[in-house]
Amino acid sequence: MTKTINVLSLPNIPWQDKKDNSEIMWRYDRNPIIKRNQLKCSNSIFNSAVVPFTADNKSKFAGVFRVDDKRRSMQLHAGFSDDAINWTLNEERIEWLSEDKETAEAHPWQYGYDPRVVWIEDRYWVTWCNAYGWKPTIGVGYTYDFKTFFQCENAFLPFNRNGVLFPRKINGKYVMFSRPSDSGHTPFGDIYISQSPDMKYWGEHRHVMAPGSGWESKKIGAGPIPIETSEGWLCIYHGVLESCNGFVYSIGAAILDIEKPWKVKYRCSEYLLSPQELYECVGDVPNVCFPCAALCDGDTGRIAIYYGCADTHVGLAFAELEPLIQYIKNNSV
Ligand code: BMA
Repeated sequence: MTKTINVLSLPNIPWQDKKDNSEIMWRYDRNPIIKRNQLKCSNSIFNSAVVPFTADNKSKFAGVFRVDDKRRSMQLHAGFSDDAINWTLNEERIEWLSEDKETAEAHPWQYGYDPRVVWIEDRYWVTWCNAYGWKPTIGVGYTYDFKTFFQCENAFLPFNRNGVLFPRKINGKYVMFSRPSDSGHTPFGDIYISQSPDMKYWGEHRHVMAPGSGWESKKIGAGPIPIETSEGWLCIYHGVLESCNGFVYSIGAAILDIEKPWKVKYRCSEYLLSPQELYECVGDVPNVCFPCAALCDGDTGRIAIYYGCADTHVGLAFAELEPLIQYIKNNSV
């Protein structure tokens, strides 16, 4: 029996039983949970990250949301929820403060997208795709309360995307996935790991996975924060296929070694969720399921996955730890 490790008990995460027993990952039947026009300024709200957050002494939720505004500028907004389904987002984008003048001067805000959020040690760390000289790389920042946000130095040089932190240090170092890319819509991409003693200087880069077959043959990128289990790190990620009609983004999963997370133990050969519903196939960018966050209840192994739908709205899907792990192992490449 697979056990979660260092995963909080979260009995109040969203949940809905599956209707079809054969499904490994299934959709919330009221998707999308966040619609594109929820804010006055929003053209679209998608690819967003949520975490458990205590407010008024109650176990609630907070997050960082990708909001593309009506100028079609990509922005990050904070949001809050009691049940992790109904979200209130701030109308104003996050204004990042810098710890020092030099960092502030180096990082005038241009755009930010595809955030991830994780609690490590004493604060919530945020990573996102940050413009540096209008070129995408991995931005890093933190908050204690989702009101004040501090920006640090970018982790990497452009071009890079999909920076995703592990939820704890491994062998004394912070660990982050990333996906070196190009300036455009990147027709390639492998997942790498980098390590850091201090969240500022990143090195000891290791290759994790290259694109695979079919559904993930074009490029891959890390998704939610990895979930620690007795079988290894459970990593839900996106894989991209190029069809005659453009890119198709689906959701897959792999299990990585706990001590050396660049070592892939199992990698599911099949996608777990692919764009099939209208809200995943029709929108600003058709045929996109892009996972950026997962809430896991350490007691039951229930997992709620948050994913961007067609670069337009936010959807919710579910999985159970044990069947998911077994499925990955049984269908491993
Ligand atoms: C990627 C990023 C994502 C987006 C995806 C599909 O390169 O821009 O934010 O969801 O493309 O358009």
